[in-house]
Amino acid sequence: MAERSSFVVVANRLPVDEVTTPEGRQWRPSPGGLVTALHPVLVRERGTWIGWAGGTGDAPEPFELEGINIHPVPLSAQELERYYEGQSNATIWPLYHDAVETPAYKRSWRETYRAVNQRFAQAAAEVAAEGAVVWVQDYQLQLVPAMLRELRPDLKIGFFLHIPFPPIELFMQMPFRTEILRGLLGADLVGFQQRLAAQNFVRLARHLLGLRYEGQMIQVDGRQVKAGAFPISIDTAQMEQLAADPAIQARAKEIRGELGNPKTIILGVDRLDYTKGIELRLKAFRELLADGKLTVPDAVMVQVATPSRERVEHYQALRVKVEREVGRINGEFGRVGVPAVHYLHQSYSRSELAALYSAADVMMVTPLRDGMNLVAKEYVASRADTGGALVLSEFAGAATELRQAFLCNPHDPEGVKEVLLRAVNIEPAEARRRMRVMQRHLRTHDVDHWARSFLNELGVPEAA
Ligand code: ADQ
Repeated sequence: MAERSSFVVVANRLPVDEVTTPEGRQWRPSPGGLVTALHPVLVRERGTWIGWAGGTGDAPEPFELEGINIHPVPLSAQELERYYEGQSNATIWPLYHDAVETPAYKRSWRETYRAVNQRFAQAAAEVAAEGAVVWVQDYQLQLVPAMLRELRPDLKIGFFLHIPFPPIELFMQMPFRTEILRGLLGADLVGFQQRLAAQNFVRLARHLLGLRYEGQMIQVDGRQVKAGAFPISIDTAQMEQLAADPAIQARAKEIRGELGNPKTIILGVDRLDYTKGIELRLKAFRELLADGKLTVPDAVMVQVATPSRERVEHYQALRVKVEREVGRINGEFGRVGVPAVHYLHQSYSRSELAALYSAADVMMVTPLRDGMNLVAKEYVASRADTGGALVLSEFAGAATELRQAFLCNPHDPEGVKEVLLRAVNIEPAEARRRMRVMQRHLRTHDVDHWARSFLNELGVPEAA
């Protein structure tokens, strides 16, 4: 058996992708904020990352990649459908995002969610050394903390939820609500993006289980469970550096040229998800064109929408709606060779995204609800001293920190239009001033700060 680890991360996905090279199939690290932040701790502690490798059927054998032990957990095709697409993404995801789409509830999904969570907990119990720290990530694995505590009471267990945690009235819809709550309470520290989410959680513990709490410390079965807010962030220095790269700047210029050198480029970058408010943003743009407040080709919009969860029904419906709206806008306001909206249903490289951020005068981040939203932070970090304006929904976690953005209520179309126009017409000096304040904040509150704060609170000494 492989050496056991004193630091273990448990997440739905492993931070690796399988790629085909001339030498055959190989694993390559997949870039992401989480792995960037945790890499130093993982290497120092000879840590292990437990997760699904993608693909169904047998999992690959554990292996080491760039100093991290990778421990794949298998999922069958049916488990993928029930645990991941069903319970995680058609029940929990919409419910935790204010039920902006109706959550679907199915018994078979819950049973599979339970079985898969047990498998992840078992894997963690096997690889964790005596007294190890185990950090469980996100909504797909909410039962793991309690299951793991049952198997290994010696461990120190942390849990972080990347998405919002709903108020009691909404959470109460969940058929196995007590089990989920008990699952989370198996951790020593439960982290959220927002203070309000942590409050929802402690209140729920009292409401559902009659547990006492003081501040954010809950008393459970003679133990103490702490809830807290740890707003996640980006690798700010890396984003700044990337955006400042002359090749990226040249590409940004080229993009502006390809778009016909308009006065204003309005950009949206999201996973194609109904929580992100893509339709309402398109609609605001269309109405401003119809009102004559904006005109093509002076203003163009670029919407990059990464394909996401394509087998889940809500997502298929959303794609149709977004593409119909794009077609409508271009039909009414475009000309041959001059579309009003450039819509790209594609995944982009980090450098192409950085070039797009650099090229955009106005960035629209308008989710109906979002745990944090890293795109907003990436845009700010990539602007250097060139200004640019961020239109940001009050319902994104990022709005708590990025107060100099143009904040809007995505449920109020007139409000969104008004704020978008103000952002388009901002004085350059004022734009730079606002950006600088937000950039300063992100330099001290980066993803490394996030991971350290959480691990410190969990009592991991080296994290300080
Ligand atoms: P997501 O819902 O995926 O994350 P977000 O925080 O915006 O949302 O992160 C998206 C990431 O994907 C960003 O780093 C962005 O650059 C990248 N991305 C988006 N579109 C892309 C494209 N077309 N090509 C390539 N990359 C693209 C969840 C929660 C969020 C929370 C994060 C982290 O829903 O609220 O901020 O986790 O905790």
